[in-house]
Amino acid sequence: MKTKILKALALANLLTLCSVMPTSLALAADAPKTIAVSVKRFAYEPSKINLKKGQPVVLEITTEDVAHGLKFKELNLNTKIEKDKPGELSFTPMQTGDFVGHCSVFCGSGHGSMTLTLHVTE
Ligand SMILES: [Cu+2]
Repeated sequence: MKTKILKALALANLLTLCSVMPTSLALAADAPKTIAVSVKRFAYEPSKINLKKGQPVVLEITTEDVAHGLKFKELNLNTKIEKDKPGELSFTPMQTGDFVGHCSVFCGSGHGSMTLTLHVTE
């Protein structure tokens, strides 16, 4: 009898935990940090982003003109950004240093000079 009650209590606790989890997770320190980036010929805004190693991050990228891309070769990340379809890069930097991303969709004469630097510190 007692064990039955204990089991029921344990289950109730579990259910309570489950229903509370998403909110507490969203508030946790390591919830992904969302950073808005806009891009137009021939620059990203901002062009430099400071990040913490181990901190999950989501870059939400919108274009103000034509289609662009954003590629970080070293981090194995790449996305395409279109007028009606924002690009998204979701990742957790695990190394400190500077990582330079380039436009990966040809967009005109200044395409090759478009960069966005991720500055990752401890
Ligand atoms: Cu381009």
